[in-house]
This record gives sequence, structure tokens and C-alpha cells, in this order.
Amino acid sequence: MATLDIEQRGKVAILTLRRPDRRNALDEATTAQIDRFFDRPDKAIRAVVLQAEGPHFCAGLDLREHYELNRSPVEFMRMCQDWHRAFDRMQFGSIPVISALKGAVVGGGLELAAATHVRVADRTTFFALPEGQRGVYTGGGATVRVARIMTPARLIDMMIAARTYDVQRGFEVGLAHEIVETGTAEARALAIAEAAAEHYDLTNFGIITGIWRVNDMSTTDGLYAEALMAGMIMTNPNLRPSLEAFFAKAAPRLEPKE
Ligand code: 1HE
Repeated sequence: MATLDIEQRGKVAILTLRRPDRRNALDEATTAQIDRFFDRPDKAIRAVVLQAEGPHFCAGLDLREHYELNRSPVEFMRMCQDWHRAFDRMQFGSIPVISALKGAVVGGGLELAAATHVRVADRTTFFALPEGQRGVYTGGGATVRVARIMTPARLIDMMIAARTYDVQRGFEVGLAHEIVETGTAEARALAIAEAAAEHYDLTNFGIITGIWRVNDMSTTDGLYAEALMAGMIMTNPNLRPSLEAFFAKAAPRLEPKE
């Protein structure tokens, strides 16, 4: 049975984690479905919403499946690599992914959220890496992705001191980009996705595939890579109507807003 529901609404695909009885914990089948979707998304899809059924976004690794499979070290390392591949395809795949967070975003659920590009959270959201308390370890990329978002020092502190961040604290350290006060996180994520789907696709490509990579490079290599990307994007004839709209004062005005 599909535990990842995929609905296409115009240019936006809505992916819904659908295991609410397990608090949307990630079993091997669900991770494989995420991997398949991001391996070859339909060309018409220009943005994705990642959301979840029930009151919690995702409780991380399916601990029951893990207990029952009684994996060997190599089997678990391979499973971690499966997660890394699926989440890498999402993070670097060139399509913006907007997550709608609520309730528990914990363990592997936080690792999954960290691979999305925009994280919108409602007031029920909380973040934790309970691996320290449970005598397990992060394996879905937290030591890289979550550490880069909120600093390695905070990641260590979160795990050693067993901290659970409420949504406000999560927002302050970058785990959430927006706290939704009216309406649902899902509705807000869809609105962001629909707008992002209208961006020039090469610009979205540059943002999604380029920025994290450039930040893995030396300064000189990063600046060179940025110039190459900008050269392709800024000289495209498709840009001219948008500049003409700006000169004619017909472009939307920039105003301070979240
Ligand atoms: C699960 C899981 C799960 C719930 N795997 N079955 N992640 C964790 O350590 C989080 C573990 N979960 C929790 O702390 C809580 O379940 C929640 C805070 C997320 C939600 O609490 P609550 O009171 O709404 O639900 P519950 O009663 O705790 O759980 C409901 C059911 O979901 C229950 O099963 P039931 O048969 O008794 O109804 C739970 O067993 C089940 N459930 N979470 C399997 N995670 C690549 S390495 C990544 C490392 C990790 O992610 S380690 C896991 C970290």
C-alpha cells in the first residue's frame, strides 16, 4: 500500500506522508517512494509540497520495523545510504520543495524536513533529535543538513541535553522559516509552491542546485561557479519582458513582508 500519496495540482505536486497510526515514521517502503518520486518527477511539476496526514509531520525512523528487521551494521548503513540518496534527490533536484510542518518533527522527520527548501510550521510544531536518549544515532543526514542549518554546536547540545525546541525556538535557529498564525501550514505551503512554480525554471535550478554546492566550495571556486550560473540566467532573452515590466513600473513592488 502506498504510504506516500502523490497528487498533482497544476504545476505543483502534493506529497502526503500517510502513516498517521505510526506518526508518519519512515519505513523502507516510504523512503523508497520518496526516492522514486524525486528520481524522475513529471516534467510538468515545477514545485512540491511535502505534508503529512494527522497531527504529526514525522516521528523519524520506523523503530518497530527497525526492531523487527534486527538489521546488521552493514544493513543499517545501506539503509542510511538509501535515505541519503532520496533526500539528496530532493535537496538538489532543481524543484523547490516546501514542507508543511506540524506536531512532531523529530529524528529522521527533522532530517527529512532539513532536505526541503522552505519550511512552514504551525504553532503545534516541535523539533527534537531523541536519538541520544534512545541510545541510537542520526543516520538520515542530520550531522550534515541539520548541523548546517542550526550549527554543529547546537546539534550536539540538542542531542546531549535532550532538548525539544518549540516552534518559536525552531524558527529562531532556522529549522522553520515561517510560523503560520492563520490558516494551516499546508495551505500556506501550497501558496508558496504555486508562486515558486511560476519562477523562471533556470533561476529555480540555480537556487536549488547551486547555493548549497557553492557553500561547499572554496571562496574562489564558489564565486566562479556563481558567475557561470548568473551568466546563463541573466543573459536569457526570457528575462527581457520582466525588465521591461520593471521599467514601465508594472512589476509588483517590493514591500517588507514575511
Ligand atoms: C512509532 C514511532 C516511530 C510513534 N517508529 N512507531 N524518533 C523518536 O524517537 C520518536 C518516537 N515517537 C514519539 O516520541 C511519539 O510517538 C510522538 C511524540 C511522535 C507522538 O506521540 P503520541 O503520544 O501522539 O503517539 P504515541 O502514542 O507515542 O505513538 C502512537 C503510535 O505510533 C504508537 O504505536 P501503537 O501501536 O502503540 O499505537 C507508537 O509506537 C507509534 N510510533 N513513533 C515506529 N518512530 C536514519 S536514522 C534516524 C534516527 C531516528 O529517526 S530514531 C527515531 C527518533
